[in-house]
Amino acid sequence: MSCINGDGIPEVRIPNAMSVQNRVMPETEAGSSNVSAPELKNFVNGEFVSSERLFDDINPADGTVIARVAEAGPEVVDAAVQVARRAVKGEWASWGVRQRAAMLYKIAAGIEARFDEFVRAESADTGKPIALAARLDVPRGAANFRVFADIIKTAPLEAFETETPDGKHALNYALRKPIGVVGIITPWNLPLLLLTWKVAPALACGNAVVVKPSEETPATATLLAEVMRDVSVPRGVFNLVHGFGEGSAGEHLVSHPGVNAVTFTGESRTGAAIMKACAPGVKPVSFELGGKNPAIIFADCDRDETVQQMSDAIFLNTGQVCLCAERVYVERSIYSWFVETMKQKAESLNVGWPSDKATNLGPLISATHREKVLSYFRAARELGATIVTGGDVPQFGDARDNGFYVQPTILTGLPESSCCVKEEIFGPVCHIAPFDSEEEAIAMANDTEYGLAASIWTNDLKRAHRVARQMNVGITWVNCWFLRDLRTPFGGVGLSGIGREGGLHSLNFYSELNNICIRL
Ligand code: NAD
Ligand code: 6OD
Repeated sequence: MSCINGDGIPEVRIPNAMSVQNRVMPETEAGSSNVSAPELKNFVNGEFVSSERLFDDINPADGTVIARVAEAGPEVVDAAVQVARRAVKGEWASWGVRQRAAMLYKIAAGIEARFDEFVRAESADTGKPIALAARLDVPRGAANFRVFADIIKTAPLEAFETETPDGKHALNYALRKPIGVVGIITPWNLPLLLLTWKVAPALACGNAVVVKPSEETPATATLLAEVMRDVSVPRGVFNLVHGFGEGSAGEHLVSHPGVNAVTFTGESRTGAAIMKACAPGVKPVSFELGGKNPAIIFADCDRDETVQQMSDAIFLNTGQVCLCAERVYVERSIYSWFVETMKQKAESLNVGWPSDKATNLGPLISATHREKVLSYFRAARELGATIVTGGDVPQFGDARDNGFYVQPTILTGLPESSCCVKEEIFGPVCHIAPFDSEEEAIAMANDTEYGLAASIWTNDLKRAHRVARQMNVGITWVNCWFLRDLRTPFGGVGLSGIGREGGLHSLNFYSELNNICIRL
């Protein structure tokens, strides 16, 4: 059984799929919407602007409406792009690197000054535990601005002395110029982290941006717009448009002729659609897409440490991290021990209210996404998998039953060709399979159209190097997972993306390098 469609990009067909629950509707037809919920507005030219059409922002923990969001139509997106075009040529263009870096430090401080508000908003929008938002998302949101402020101040540029055919010399040196207006489209799993990961280097390089966060998680982008206003980022440099993808703000933005480059994080299928929209303008794109990441666990690993970290690698953020390990390969001599220990670990996880400090796992993002994850659980059963643990929806007997929870789930016994092993599920679930040799483990790990991240667990240093270099991915972790140094190249191969961001790689995407050649 395969859920792979003809173009090779996974598409899950969801039986009886619900239409997107918080799909836009005219305000007067809001139905079950909570009309007293606060409105999240677009931010254009330094001002918050509403729109005729509002859609609901849903709390995934209990299905309630937490805000109403102004959907940007083509005219709002056009206004945002036009003011951004003016901004890149205005006062902002005269700012030097030190002045821009100073502004990025202020933005970081502005996020930290409202830390608790950001944490609460991120947790309410995504359903992630408040402790996780406080440990990961919001600190990284601030760090992204600080790190790129540091990097832009010291970024090297190339210079060559060139010998000319007549025995004289020329000096070649490169200059970094802004690329112009950057369209930034981001997903819902790590909303602030992933948005700022792109906004910070784009501003560091002197661009203006129009950002479109996921329709599922508009809150922290809106708070970020307030920070931009409060620290006096020049008008038009940071603009925010809310809405959906196809036929909405996302599509309007990426296909707008005034946008000079598009950076996108999200699903591989969406990347393909955005690439098409960018083709007529030959716009540069940077894509961070899906993954079906392998973990290879050798018998000589540090067992307790491996289980501890693999629990995060599989279940962190309810498995909704593009880097999560959904395919786990374990050397046969420790396979039974590993499956049993991971089962106990999964069953010890506290699935609960995001606001409860003891909660390890919150809900999935939406009813639609839960239906997708459950469709894989059903497929696994039909294919004869062993459901080692989980595989269902937990029952709480309270308002969480209106939320979008699933149990942490471990599968075994599926063929490598099955859709559960081939396609990105993006939930708290993995498939564990045994291997007998290093070669077999490498072959299984690389047997995928994705290529984002891999992890290897061993105490044999030579093996770690040998296996790591054979992984067909953008990032390989050895004895760790999601350990980040923001200066390193980050991205994927195959269906996992185009290009690299991080450190100088980001600067190179968000700027035009001009070479100047002077005959001496
Ligand atoms: P998605 O592709 O459905 O949506 C991402 C964003 O794209 C949203 O803002 C959406 O509105 C917008 N969009 C959708 N269609 C569009 C179109 N035609 N034109 C313009 N914009 C459009 O992804 P998602 O469901 O929000 O996020 C989950 C996916 O993101 C997973 O596949 C995950 O692996 C991937 N992801 C990858 C990385 C990475 O760094 N590689 C990081 C996080 C998430
Ligand atoms: O850490 C990062 O910079 C990054 N882009 C993480 C992506 C996580 C995916 O969900």
